[in-house]
Amino acid sequence: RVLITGGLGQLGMAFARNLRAIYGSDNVILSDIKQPSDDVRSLGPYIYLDILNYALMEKAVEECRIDWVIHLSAVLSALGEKNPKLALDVNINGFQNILEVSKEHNLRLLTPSTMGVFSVHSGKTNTPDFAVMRPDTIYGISKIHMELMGEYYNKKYNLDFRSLRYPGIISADSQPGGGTTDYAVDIFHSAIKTNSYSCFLKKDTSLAMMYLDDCIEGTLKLLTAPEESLKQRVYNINAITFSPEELAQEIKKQWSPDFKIEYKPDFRQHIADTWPNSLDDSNARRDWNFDPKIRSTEQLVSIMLSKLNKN
Ligand code: VAH
Repeated sequence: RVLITGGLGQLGMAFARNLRAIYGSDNVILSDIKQPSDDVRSLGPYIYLDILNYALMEKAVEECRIDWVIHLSAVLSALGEKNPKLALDVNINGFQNILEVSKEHNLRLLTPSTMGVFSVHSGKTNTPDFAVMRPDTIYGISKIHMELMGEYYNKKYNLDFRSLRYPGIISADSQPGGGTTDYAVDIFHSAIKTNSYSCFLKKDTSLAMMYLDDCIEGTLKLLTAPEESLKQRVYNINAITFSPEELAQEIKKQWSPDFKIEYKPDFRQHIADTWPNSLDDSNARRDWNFDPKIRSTEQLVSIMLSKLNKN
């Protein structure tokens, strides 16, 4: 069975939906530290799980007969800079618990990483898997720690640890929380509601981005890839590159020519300035056939507007 931690965040429900379609509802356990809505409960098993409580986590792994863990619980970049202690606790201590319980119970552990592990020293364009990484955000530092500890447990204890570095993930049916790339989701809701948006990044801040379905499909490809196909434990994945201005132009074209955007950069600008605008994902394509469908801002805007306009 599969356990998803941080299941009520931006990605968890989509993972649960896709995995339940493959393995059956009862074999995918969603967990988080919040009480779910009734319809979340109606879709399949949900448990309260605080990853900072090792005993509780071990009990859940045993009682639910978990074989695989998709560990999504994390404090993202912007929230992490506002609350470094919380980010350290969740992203480092919480992950250490997950790592230990996975080792003790011989679980397959997939923990997404982020392009936030890169920095101004890594190169902005087509950044390779093994670039120099010296991030200056607590999020990037804690995610490198996650990657290195996962690789260490894989070498030392033969733990089946797998990770992939997400660009900014754009989803229609779920809200991100506490990220720097969240503007690219907020802008759609704002365009539909008020035909305007106040952007917290500068107009030319070009970043690597990906549509949710490609993120989910790619992650499940890595999760289910045969061990012998993996030449490394952590992979970049990549899909689209755009700036707020380019995204706004496309929204004007496809939504409304008089869509208004203003730019009011805040503390998140510095975070975004240290991140790449595209990642080299040739190893992910080579080893487990990563192949995103949404490759342009035009396709992204079209699918997002069609999904949001229905709600
Ligand atoms: C964030 N959405 O903005 C996350 C992600 C690459 C960005 O890690 O922090």
